[in-house]
Amino acid sequence: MVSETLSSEQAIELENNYGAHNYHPLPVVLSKGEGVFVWDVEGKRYYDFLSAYSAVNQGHCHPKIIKALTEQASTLTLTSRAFYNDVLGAYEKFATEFFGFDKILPMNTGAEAVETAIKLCRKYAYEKKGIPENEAEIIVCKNNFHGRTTTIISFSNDEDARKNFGPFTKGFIKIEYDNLKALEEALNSSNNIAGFLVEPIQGEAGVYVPSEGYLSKAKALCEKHNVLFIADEVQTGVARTGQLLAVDHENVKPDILILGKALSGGVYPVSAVFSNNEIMDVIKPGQHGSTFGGNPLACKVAIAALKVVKEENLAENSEKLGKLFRSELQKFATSNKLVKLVRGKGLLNAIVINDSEDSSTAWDICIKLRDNGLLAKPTHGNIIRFAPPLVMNEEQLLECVSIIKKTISEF
Ligand code: IF1
Repeated sequence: MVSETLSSEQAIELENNYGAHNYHPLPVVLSKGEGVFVWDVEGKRYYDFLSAYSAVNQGHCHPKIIKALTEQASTLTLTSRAFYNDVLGAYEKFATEFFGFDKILPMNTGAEAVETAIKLCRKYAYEKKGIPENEAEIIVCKNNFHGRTTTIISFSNDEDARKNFGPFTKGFIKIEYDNLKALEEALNSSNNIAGFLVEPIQGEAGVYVPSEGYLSKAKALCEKHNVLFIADEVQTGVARTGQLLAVDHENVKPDILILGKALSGGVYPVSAVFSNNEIMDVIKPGQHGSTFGGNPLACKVAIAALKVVKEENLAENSEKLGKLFRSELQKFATSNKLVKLVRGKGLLNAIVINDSEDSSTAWDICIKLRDNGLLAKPTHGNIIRFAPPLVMNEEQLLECVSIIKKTISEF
C-alpha cells in the first residue's frame, strides 16, 4: 500500500521492484517543492540545482502557475482537437506574440516537438523547395540530445541511447558541433538538404557552449543555401541562459523553434513548434496531431508560466546570477585541482572534474553535495551540471556557491 509515511529506503525499493530500470537516480526521495527548494520524505531541505533538467525555471509550485492549473482543472481539461476549445486560440495568440512567430503547433513532450519539427521541415522541402520525395536530408550535430524516439535516436551517437533499438531512420547527416566549415561542407554536399537541427548550447554533451558567432554564422550559411535553421531550445529556452531564447544572444531568428520543459514551468508536459506562415501552412488537417496537444489545461498553464518569466524578469536574473556563479567558481578553480573548468551561459552551467572520464568522482561529489543540502546530477564524462530555478536570489546563490566550494574541498 502507498502510504504517506514511506521512508526513502521503502520508496526506492518500490521503484526498484516495480519500475523499469531505465534510470539511475541519485539516492534522494523528494516529496515537496517550493521555489528554489525541494524536501525529501524525511523533511530535509535541499537547493534544487537541476530544476528537472531546466523545466522548473519558474521555481517549484509557483503559485500563479498552480492557480491556473487548478482553476482550469476543475473547468475543462481535454476536448481533443476534434472540437475547438475556448483557451487554445488565446494561448496560440499569446505564445506566438511572446516569441515573435506567426504560428505555433502545440505538442506535449520535447521529443514530440522535435519529431514535429522534422516532419514540418521535410514537408516544406518537398512541397515548397521541390526536393524529390523521400530524399530530404537534415543536418544534425555530433553529441546531440534531442529526445528518445526511434527517429531521434537514429541520429544520436550515444551508444546507450541507440544500442539494439534499430533499425534506424534515414535522412540525417551528422557533423561536428561548433564547426562552421563542417556545416558549409555538408550544405555543399547535396542538393537535398532540408534543414539544420541544432541545440544553441549542447546540454547532455556537458553544457558545451559554442564559439561566439557560431549560431549567427550558421544561420547565415543556412539562409545562403535556402535551408531551414531549426533551433532545439527545449533545454536552453525560456530564460535559462540569460535571454528569453539562447539564440537571442546572437540575434538569430530560427526558421523553426522548438520549446518544451519550462514552457509550462515544469507543471505539466507542454511543448511546441513555432514557425512563420509560409512554413507552418504546409501542414493540413489530418497530417499531424496529438490527443493531448493544445489541451486547455496545458494552454492555461503555459500562459501563466510565460507571464511569470516576464513579470519576475527571469532572463535578467539568470544573466546576472550566472555571471556571479561562474566568476565565483572560476576563482575557486584556480586554487582547487579537482575543478578543471567552469562553463555555461546564464544559469545553465557545468564544472568539468579533473579526473578520468570513467571515474566516479562527479557522482561521489553529487552524493556529498546532497548530504550538504544541494542536489545536482553528473552528466557524461565527469561533468556536473548546475541549473537552479531562475527565481533564486543573490544571497541564496552565494550560499550555494559556498556549499559547492566546501564540498569539493573535502575531496
Ligand atoms: C531524460 C539530457 C537534459 C533536450 C533537448 C529535446 C529533449 C531534451 C535539447 C526531449 C530532453 C532531457 C530528457 C531527460 C534528460 C534531459 C537532458 F541530459 F538528457 F540531455 F535536459 F540535459 N531536446 N532532455 O534536452 O525532451 O521528450 O524529454 O520532454 O531523462 O531523458 P523530452
